[in-house]
Order: sequence, then structure tokens, then C-alpha cells
Amino acid sequence: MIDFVTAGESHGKALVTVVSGFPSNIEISPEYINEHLKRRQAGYGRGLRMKIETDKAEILSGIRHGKTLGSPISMVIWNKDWENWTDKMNPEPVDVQIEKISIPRPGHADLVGVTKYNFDDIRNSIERSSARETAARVAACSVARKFLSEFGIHVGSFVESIGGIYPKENFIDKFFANKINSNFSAEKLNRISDKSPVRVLDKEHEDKIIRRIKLAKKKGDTLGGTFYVVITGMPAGVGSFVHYDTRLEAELAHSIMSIQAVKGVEIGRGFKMADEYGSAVHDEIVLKRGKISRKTNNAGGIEGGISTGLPIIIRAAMKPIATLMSPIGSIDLSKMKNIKARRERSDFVAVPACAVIAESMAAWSAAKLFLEKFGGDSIEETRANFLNYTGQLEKRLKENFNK
Ligand code: EPS
Repeated sequence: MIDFVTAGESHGKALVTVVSGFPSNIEISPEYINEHLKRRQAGYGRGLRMKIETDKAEILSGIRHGKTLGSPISMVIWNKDWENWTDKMNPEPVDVQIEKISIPRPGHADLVGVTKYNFDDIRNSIERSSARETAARVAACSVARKFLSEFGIHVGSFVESIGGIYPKENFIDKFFANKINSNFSAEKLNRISDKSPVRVLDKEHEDKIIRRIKLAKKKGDTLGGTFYVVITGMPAGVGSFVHYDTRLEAELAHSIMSIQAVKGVEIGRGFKMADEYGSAVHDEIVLKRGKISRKTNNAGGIEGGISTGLPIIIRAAMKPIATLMSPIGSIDLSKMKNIKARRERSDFVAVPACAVIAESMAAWSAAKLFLEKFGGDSIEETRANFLNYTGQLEKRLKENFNK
């Protein structure tokens, strides 16, 4: 069973993660992890913090000469901004007076945090609820991503909309129509979307979105959006219907929903399916050149909590960033009076980054259930189990039904 924890405050010394449960002999380098950390930092609409930080993972344990040992992998990402926060965020008491924050931002964890943890300073809520924590998640999930790639399983994403601006033609429809070549790698999506500052797939759409973000910035406002994560190469049979917590859909939804500011998750055509006749949405089973396949992929690659072998398609919605430069109403907890909310240095839009984080979390969930199926203490053992199960599916089923 794989597991990871993260620790670290947004303006603390560092972010830390410990990853456990992966087999030995997975090849992984700091460059690989750092490439995904860099992707997480990008995107038009990020705040000034991203100019300060160049996130890099320092590996402390669990990897020797570029290969996993099977032991816990620990990593640290140093916060460059820490040097500007040594008093405010010192783990030890300090002599200087630190101004307390008493005005919560609606939509942020500020108020619920002080309510729940009985804090006397909103700073204590801000720091750990911050999406800065996702840098550690991306580092941790890079191990899962690399592991999956060894089996030809790839994870990619693109932004579908920001501020309600959708593309004229949605590339994802090709996936739902099962018109995508069976050896298409989701990495190709990243190769296109990573070139766009808003991670969309066409220039006209990009221009419209950038205009919308500029307008929001001018107004001191923020935007949210929607994005797709696609997993290709997953064989049929990962996840299970025998327990609620082994269902692949449930596992993925939990992972994606756990990302800061995500308010909605769909698998396949999700909510749209609810409006249609069954005959219009269920994916007809067909034989294509002797192989079991589907006419369409509206289910998004999962039926009964188990992967079908088609691309896994996840859509998520991120709400607009809560910190507003033209703030809305709040209260001052120290005076118990109505007042406008506080400003804090922040991003205006973080949907492109959120999609990269969602890729990472999706890779984690996919690797978790993949390993539960195929197991192994070394990647060689996992591979042997994998190869023994995949291939010859049609022959195996036909033989079973003729016994
Ligand atoms: C950050 C995410 C956002 C940024 C943060 C860095 O965090 P939050 O969820 O708290 O808004 O705004 O940067 C700062 C807190 C800052 O000082 O600018 C990230 O993804 O690294």
C-alpha cells in the first residue's frame, strides 16, 4: 500500500514529503521531479511569489544511484521566501511584535481555521491551508507518475475554460467518441498545453482567456475554471467493485477533490449523462479486429469502479482564488464589526497549475490501485505480474466460457 504525507507552511522554511510503499528499482532522478515542479509553477495569472521561488526537490532518502530502494523516500523543497519571514514564521518564540491578522477572506480557510483550531491569529490558518503545499504533493506524486510510465501509462491535462470561456471545439469530445488512436499517449496533451501560458489547446481560445484574465486583474478580481486530466495506457481491471474504497472512480474523485479550491469532479461525461437516455450514453461493446473495445467512451474509462482499458477521463472545476485586490465584505474578529476583507499577496488565476497538480494526484491514485492489483517488492516482480495478466484477454475469456 503506497502512502505519502506532506509537511510545511507556505512561508515556513521548507516543504517536506515522505513517500512509502513503492517497489525497488524504479529509475527516478531529481531532474524528472523538478520538471513537474516547474510545470506547477507556470501559468499566466500567477502572483509575485512564483518569481521568488524556483521549486527544486532535494532527495534525502529512499533512492540510491538513481533507483528506488523500496524504503521511504523523503524529499525537501526549500522555500526561498523564508528569509523574508524568519520572524513571522519562526518555530520558536520571537522578541519582536508580530501583527495579528483578524479579518478573514471569504472563500479561504481563514475563518473556519481559526474557528476549529481556536487560533488567535488568522496567519495560522493561512499558512497550512495554502496551495503552496501542492509543491510537495507534485514531488511525491512524481514517483507514482514515473512508476506508471514504466508500464506505458501516462497522465496529461489541459485547461478547458477560465472565467467561463470555453473553446469552440472541445478536444475531449474525440475521447468520448473513442476516436483517439489506441496508442495515443496523454503526455502528448502536455506537450501541446504546456506551450500555452493558460494550458489550452488552441491559440484563439488562449487569446480570449488572456483578455479575460487581464480584465479580471484590472478590476482587482480573480477567476476559476475547468480542466481535464486524461490517463492513457491503463489496462482493464484496475480498481474494484468489492469495496467502496477500492473503486477507481471514488479513489480519483477523492484525490482531485482534495486539491485546494477544487469544487467539482466528474468522471467521463459525468453530469451530462444524467440528462440522456441510457441508450445514448452507455458505451456499446464491440469487437475491433478480434479485440474487445467500445464504440464510445462516455464512461471515461471506468465501469463498476474498474478500469475498462480505455483512456480515463477526469474533469474538475476550480473556484476563483479567494484573495481579492478589490475585497468583498467580511468582519474584523478583534472588533466584531463589518469591514471589507483583507488583501494578501496571491495569484489571480491558478487553473493551469491546478491541472498539473490534478495530473499528479490522479497518477497517485492510479498507481495506488495498480499496485494493489499487481503488487511486487521490485519493479521486475510488478512487471512479471503485469505481463502475466495483460494480453491474451479475448483468448482467456473465450476459454473460460467454453469450459
Ligand atoms: C502558491 C500558491 C498560493 C500562492 C502562494 C504560493 O497560495 P495560497 O493558496 O495561499 O493563495 O499565493 O504564494 C504566497 C502565499 C505568497 O506569498 O505569494 C504556490 O502554489 O506555491
